[in-house]
Amino acid sequence: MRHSHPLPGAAHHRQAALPPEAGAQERAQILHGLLQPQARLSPKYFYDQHGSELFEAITRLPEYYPTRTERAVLRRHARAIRAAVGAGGVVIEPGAGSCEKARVLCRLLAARQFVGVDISADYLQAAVARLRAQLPGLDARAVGGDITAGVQLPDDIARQQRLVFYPGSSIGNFDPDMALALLRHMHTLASAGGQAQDTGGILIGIDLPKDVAVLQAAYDDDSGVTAAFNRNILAHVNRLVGSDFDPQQWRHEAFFNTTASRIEMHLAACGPQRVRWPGGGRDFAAGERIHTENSYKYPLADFTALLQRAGFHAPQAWTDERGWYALVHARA
Ligand code: AVI
Repeated sequence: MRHSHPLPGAAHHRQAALPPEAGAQERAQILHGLLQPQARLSPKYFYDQHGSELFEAITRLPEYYPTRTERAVLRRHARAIRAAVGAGGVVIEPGAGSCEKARVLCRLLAARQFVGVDISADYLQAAVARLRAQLPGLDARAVGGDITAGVQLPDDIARQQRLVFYPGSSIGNFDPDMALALLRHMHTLASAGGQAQDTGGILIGIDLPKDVAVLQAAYDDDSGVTAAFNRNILAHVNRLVGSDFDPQQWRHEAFFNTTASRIEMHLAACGPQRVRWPGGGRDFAAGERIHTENSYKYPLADFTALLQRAGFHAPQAWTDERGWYALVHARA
């Protein structure tokens, strides 16, 4: 049931839904998640235009340590990282976005080629154009695509000395099985040379376990930016599937699940919610949750074991002085 006009007497009835923007398959996947006994949404739906801006704001919050700590680790260990990776190779960055981190790394490594991969192809094209202007010696390319679906690189990308760069601890947003599959795909990209002496590898950012209060604050900040980021997923889903979630009726919840070593983010219904979409809907009881994100915090030994299962070897890690975050390099 959808209403194109406010119902008589329903003064605060939310705005009518528009036709779904998602294709049939994606829409079916989203609705399947919403209809599970424990409703869930993929964290990839955080990142519409507004969500990407909110995420940028998160990275600048005093409580959100990962971004600035990763930057500090790279600065602190720049020479050792360059020595381990080697100069003059190819940098491949899945989810490259603004290419800000790529600029720092390509400069440090005097990279010859750069390939940014991102779902937002237009945004990436613009970022790669800026990168070319900033580093004129760099052959920089943009490839539109989703790394989780597998990507094919252009034929003229050098096959030797490829480094897959995956900063930001985004690997923590995948469940371990999916993380392993993704690392295996990255191994394939990095080892395209196929020679034993090839120095292909991966450089990846990992958020390490730490004091629960620090983690809790990072995912539930005082100014409510993470709460807004979490709620925004509902506005995005409304556009994708034509549902009528009222984001203001959902409370942000974030907690550390010690058994799984992960932060979990959920949205909890502030009161009973009836949510409708074309062809169906679901009622949520007060307090019932939608699971929106996991952010795994891997002990270093567990993560290097995962890298080894994906085919990488000779792992080497650099951390900050508090041991909160690691950049890990391993050979393909
Ligand atoms: C993108 N990713 C690594 C972030 C994280 O820390 O898991 C997403 C995020 N969720 C809430 N705050 C930040």
